[in-house]
Amino acid sequence: KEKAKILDQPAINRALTRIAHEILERNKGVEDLVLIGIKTRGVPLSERLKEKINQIEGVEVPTGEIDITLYRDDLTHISNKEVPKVNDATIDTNIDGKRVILVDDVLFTGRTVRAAMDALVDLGRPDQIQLAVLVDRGHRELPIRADYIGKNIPTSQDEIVNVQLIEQDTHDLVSIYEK
Ligand code: 3GP
Ligand code: 5GP
Ligand code: MG
Repeated sequence: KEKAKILDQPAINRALTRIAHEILERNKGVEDLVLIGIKTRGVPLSERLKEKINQIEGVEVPTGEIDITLYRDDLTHISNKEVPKVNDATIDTNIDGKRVILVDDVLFTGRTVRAAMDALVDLGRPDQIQLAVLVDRGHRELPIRADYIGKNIPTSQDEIVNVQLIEQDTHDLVSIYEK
């Protein structure tokens, strides 16, 4: 059941424009940057950031994607928690010595990002890993934070942040649902 619309299309666009500028400011330009989207909705967000950075600096930053899915760890019965597992990574550029910026739509417990970081350090030796998210909904279970945040949305455990992006959902909208 939808409770509130949080970000409409212009608000999402402005947040991503700001994040693109923040990325360039913090990294003093585009040198050695690589954007990695976490599937599924982190991927179109990373492509939009690439496009904005290109508009500002005239440079095409390399991008890649990581597919991380959550599965129930039924084998151990130790917890009922979903465990993130890296299925696939498509990163055509060498990340050694690079500043890798992970991009995801929603940051929640931090477990997905942790799995993504594990995959990245298996793939190479990045100089830095940074994190950009459209929404931080709180409830971290690991000491992980985002460097770039579109919007902080304080949520309860049983709310869901619904992220719709034109590339997948025909329109741009962030809203809150009650489970
Ligand atoms: P997305 O990355 O394309 O947005 O995590 C897998 C998918 O499930 C995500 O796809 C996300 O949209 C959706 N999802 C919605 N609410 C939740 C939630 O509370 N937890 C998790 N893990 N995923 C959620
Ligand atoms: P985490 O691993 O931080 O708990 O969750 C992050 C991943 O789960 C993100 O990739 C995101 O897609 C998904 N996720 C967790 N909570 C939400 C939510 O409220 N809304 C959406 N859209 N995705 C969520
Ligand atoms: Mg996601």
